Amino acid sequence: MYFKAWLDYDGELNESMKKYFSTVLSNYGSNVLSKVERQMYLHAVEEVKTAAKAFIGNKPDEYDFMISDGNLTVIKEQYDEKEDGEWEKGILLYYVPENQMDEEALITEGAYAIKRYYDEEKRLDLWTVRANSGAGILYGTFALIRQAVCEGKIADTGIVAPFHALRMLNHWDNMDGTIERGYSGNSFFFSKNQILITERTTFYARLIASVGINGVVINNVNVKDMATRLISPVYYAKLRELSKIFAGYGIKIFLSLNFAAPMELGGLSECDPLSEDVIRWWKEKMQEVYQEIPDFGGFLVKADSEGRPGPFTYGRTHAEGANMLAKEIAPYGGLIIWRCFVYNCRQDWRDKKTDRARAGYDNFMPLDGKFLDNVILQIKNGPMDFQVREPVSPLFGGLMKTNQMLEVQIAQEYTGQQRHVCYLVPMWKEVLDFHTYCKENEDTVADIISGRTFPIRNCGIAGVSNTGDDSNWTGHDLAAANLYGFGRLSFDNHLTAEEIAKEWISMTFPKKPIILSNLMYILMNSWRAYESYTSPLGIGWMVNPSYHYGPNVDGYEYDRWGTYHRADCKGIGVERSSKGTGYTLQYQKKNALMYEDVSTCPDELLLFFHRVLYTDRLKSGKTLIQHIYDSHFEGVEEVKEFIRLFCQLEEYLEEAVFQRILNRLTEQLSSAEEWRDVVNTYFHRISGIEDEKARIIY
Ligand code: GCV
Repeated sequence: MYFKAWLDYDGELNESMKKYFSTVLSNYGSNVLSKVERQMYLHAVEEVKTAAKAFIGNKPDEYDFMISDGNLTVIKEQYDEKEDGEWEKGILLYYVPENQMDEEALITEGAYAIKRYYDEEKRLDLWTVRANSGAGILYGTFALIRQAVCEGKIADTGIVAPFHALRMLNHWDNMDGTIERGYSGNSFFFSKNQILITERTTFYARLIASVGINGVVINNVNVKDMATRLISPVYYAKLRELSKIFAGYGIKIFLSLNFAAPMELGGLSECDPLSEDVIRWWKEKMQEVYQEIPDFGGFLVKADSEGRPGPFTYGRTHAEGANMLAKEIAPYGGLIIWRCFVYNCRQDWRDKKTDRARAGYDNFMPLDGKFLDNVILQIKNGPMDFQVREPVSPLFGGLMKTNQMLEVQIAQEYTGQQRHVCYLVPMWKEVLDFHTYCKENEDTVADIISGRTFPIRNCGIAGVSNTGDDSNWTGHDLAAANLYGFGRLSFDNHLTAEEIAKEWISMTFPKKPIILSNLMYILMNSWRAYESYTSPLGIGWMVNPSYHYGPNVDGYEYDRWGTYHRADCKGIGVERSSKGTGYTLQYQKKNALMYEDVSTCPDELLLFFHRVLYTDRLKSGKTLIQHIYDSHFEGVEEVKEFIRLFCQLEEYLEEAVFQRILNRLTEQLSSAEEWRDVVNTYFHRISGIEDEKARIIY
């Protein structure tokens, strides 16, 4: 059992608007369409029918049409001209053939335009979706329905083209059905080493296509055991079937790859990327994979990180490793997406010069310009690991000759594990809008990963998915806003976090002003609240090692080697300026100077960049210790406010939905109280400084 998430189409249309959904006109009969394009087109037509069912309770009439010399002819035998001033209304999905294009921009894969069409003589009044690709027709149709649901009306859009070329979800699903950092049940891709293909698979493809996703990596980047065998005859038939389902929604399937596959699968004695045997093995493997799965997108690779094999073992660079694979996959148009999450997890953290934050840049910056064109470096948003607040990775703005993708985590590993509400779109917006100063103009992260800054074609954005087989897909009902938001933002970078939240609420819940305003408050304040009661001012971590939920101030993954925060009785923070680890120097000058100096370093990142005394004052005028106390108290109060506002919605929401969300919020409150008490007590004891407000600190 699963819910339809935001595809319920529970919209209230007035009678005049409803009439548009009584007819759908399509031209997929024309022979310009390839099989897969037609499939996408058909899915778009289906979508109009589904919406019509929801809006008017009926299936729409369906007709073909022709356009020649700008004149539209509806092809239907039983077409009755409407009488006496009555107009025929409908939705027209128009695949514009190249020779009839008057808008160049429509050529961009996935671009569409929604426009009204009138014909006085024929008394036609249509809303048209125009596109030059099946994906464009599909995206335009979803957009048109979204307008109808959210606004109760449809409007011209002009040409809308996807902002990012690759808009991918990364699943960290294991073949036994578990999900690494999964908080929404088990995998719906795998169970007991088998690939699952069910009704849910198709629905998922439709769900993510509706927000513009065009690539999915189905298995965990930590490729072990049977997952290595995904590229073997055991799984090809299922993968082919899966890739066809997704292709019909404009989505390519990718796999995570085990760099040691030549050994573990092929029986070779090594996986040195320069070994002839290894190269031959991959050549044959790529050929086999594409013979079996022609629509296949390529591979995502985690190498030389957290125990995964990679080229370092053989003294080779990441470029040598990635290029070897890229060369062999290139004849088939495939991509190698190589992750930059590479660091030595066994570093001795007690050495003051050691800094995990430096690792990505130190490893990859010297390789700028050395990767083949079908390699993309996938870079986590921050230099550490998806903490509630991190600066943007300095690789963005550093790398100038390399294809790049941003990786964010939709799954809330460090942000409340989908038990806490934490709407992450505002965080991603900050990352995307960050000026790297690598150029005078068009220097933001969004500019870089969309190919606007440097002429890169293979680029985009990836999100670690937060879905599982829970009936509501994301465990916490409100966590679906993150999945929705990730897709919408990757398609349209200009949307604000507020606009996305508003859309998602309107698409998901009954249309009542109080639902909109209260949920907006909760979502828009949730990231800040989570940050307030957990780890302050960019220090990060302080969670229980390994499962990363709940407070543990000294908790460090690789515990023998110190803490991340380096707190003592005087102060806290890691000095990452040139006086410390020198991390600040990895940024372009303007940012380096800003972070280098305590007085210009933004407060929310102060402890990330500097070691600060408890008695030092922040820009707010508060001492550091007082800020820690206050923010932890305030964070808890904010969660109480969320609960108060949410309870006002009881009479308008389905009971089960209300109860599910309330249960999560209740757990969030007790967890927030625990965070507050554990963190405040720790700093109270270690600093010996009293709270100015004399509150009880346990
Ligand atoms: C998939 C963090 C997570 C790991 C994850 C890793 C990665 O360390 O805790 O579970 O592994 O990031 O992004 O590869």
